[in-house]
Amino acid sequence: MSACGTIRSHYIGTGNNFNKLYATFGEHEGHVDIQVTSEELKRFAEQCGADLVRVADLALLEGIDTAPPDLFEGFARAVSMAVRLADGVMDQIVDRPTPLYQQHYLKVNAVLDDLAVRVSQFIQKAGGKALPIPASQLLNKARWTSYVSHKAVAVAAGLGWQGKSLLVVSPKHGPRVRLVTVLTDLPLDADAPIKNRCGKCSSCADACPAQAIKNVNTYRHYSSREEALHFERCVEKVTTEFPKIPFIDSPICGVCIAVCPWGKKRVRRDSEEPEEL
Ligand code: B12
Ligand code: SF4
Ligand code: SF4
Repeated sequence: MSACGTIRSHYIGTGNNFNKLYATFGEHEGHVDIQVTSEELKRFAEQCGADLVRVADLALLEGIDTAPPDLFEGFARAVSMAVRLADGVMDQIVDRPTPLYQQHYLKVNAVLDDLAVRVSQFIQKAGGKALPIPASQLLNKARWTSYVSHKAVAVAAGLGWQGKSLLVVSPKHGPRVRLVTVLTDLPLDADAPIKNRCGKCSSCADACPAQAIKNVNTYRHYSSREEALHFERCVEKVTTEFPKIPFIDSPICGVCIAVCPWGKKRVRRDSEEPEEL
């Protein structure tokens, strides 16, 4: 059995880190010295089902919109995690969402939320504070926004770069990943952002059924999503047109995910190390 769900017994059972972890928490006048490392936390998250895990320095996201505005107060780091979508599901998407993708989308969101809870438990057992952000909860229906953008956190953590589709593209799985975030005050080593590698590719813009992607490349992030996307065209497709398809009842599409060459197996660069900025 994996460490996940049996956090403490696994670490004791394998002679691994939880014993060491507890041993290194020196209590001095109510203050807890925490020595859990980024590597230990990443290993735990992977055992719980994360396909990618990186740590963001929240100082890189100063000025970003959050709800509430002081969401980051008391937190210096964010754990950015991704669960990979199944190629068998994504390869069936041509110009619209499929009922199979609808179910997969819901299930992967549930896995992500579960993962965030387990990582929060790990952080709290290590004496830290954790704030798991739901995978896909819409807070402001007029502005189409949530607590914080998982994509912005993932880009700061170097989990991927923000592609022309506005999706986070990871070197290993392309945009065929869904994301979740856990804020923490643990003093974890942060990872660095990676280089944008969209280059001259325009596959997502060419395939978009709403002709919403403007084919604009950026270095780090967009000052506004309208810079890169005819936002209303995408919203109209995913909220009005596609839900008329039988069994589609979430605002999904999947075309810009499916066509990206970084997510397709034959061109996936598994061996290539992401270059830091
Ligand atoms: C609302 C929402 C939507 C809305 C609006 C989408 C949008 N572009 O904002 C609709 C319904 C249209 C939608 C569509 C889709 N979505 Co959606 N969506 C969300 C949700 C729930 C909230 C997004 C949000 O708050 N956006 C607010 C905008 C303003 O944020 P942003 O564009 O990411 O970043 C801005 C700021 O953060 C800022 N910024 C970024 N970095 C920095 C750094 C600094 C220093 C500063 C100052 C600012 C800054 O600049 C950006 C522009 O203003 C997220 C989950 C989440 N909590 O993140 C999923 C999410 C973004 N969606 C996702 C996906 C996959 C999709 C779809 C493909 C649908 C599907 N599942 O098939 C399409 C793709 C559309 C597209 N090309 O963008 C995934 C993306 C995964 C990935 N690999 O990138 C997410 C992360 C869900 C998840 N848990 O994985 N989505
Ligand atoms: S989700 Fe669909 S409609 Fe929206 S940008 Fe991607 S391909 Fe276009
Ligand atoms: S399809 Fe091409 S342009 Fe679009 S995000 Fe992927 S690599 Fe970038």
